[in-house]
Amino acid sequence: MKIGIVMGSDSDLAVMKKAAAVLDEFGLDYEMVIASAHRTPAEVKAFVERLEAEGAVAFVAGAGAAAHLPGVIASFTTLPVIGVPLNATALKGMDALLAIVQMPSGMPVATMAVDGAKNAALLAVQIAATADAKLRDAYKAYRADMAAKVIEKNKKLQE
Ligand code: RP5
Repeated sequence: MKIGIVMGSDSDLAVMKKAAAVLDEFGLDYEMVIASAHRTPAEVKAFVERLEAEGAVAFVAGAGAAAHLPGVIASFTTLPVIGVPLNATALKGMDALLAIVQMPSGMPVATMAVDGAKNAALLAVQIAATADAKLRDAYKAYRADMAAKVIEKNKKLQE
């Protein structure tokens, strides 16, 4: 089981590394590449087709500006695609958000918040966990740990 992480430019790497860090934390296999829907469309297609053949279960795709990458990936696969709009221009990610979220009917892309690479990876973990009980337990433990931290912070506030 594997996740494909794609970003449109090396300038997206600082944010998209956060998705890789989450997958590392859960021990979920992934491949991360720079491939652009506009500058290198053939490479995007080849990567998506290869990963699908290698047993990928989802794609995480981050792009800024006229962010067509997640939608283009969705056109090449029936696997779930999680789009991450990136803050890369004077429009601060609103351009990418609207480009990614407003997919045509019949072609869904799960759209995260601007720069939401961490949540994109967590959603990929959830998708992979539907077919992996160990991963499901690990994700439940992650949630429990998060809840415990909130409760602890409130305890301190009440002291
Ligand atoms: C998009 O354009 C990329 O995803 C990046 O966020 C943005 C700017 O790319 P560069 O000009 O920095 O390569 O395609």
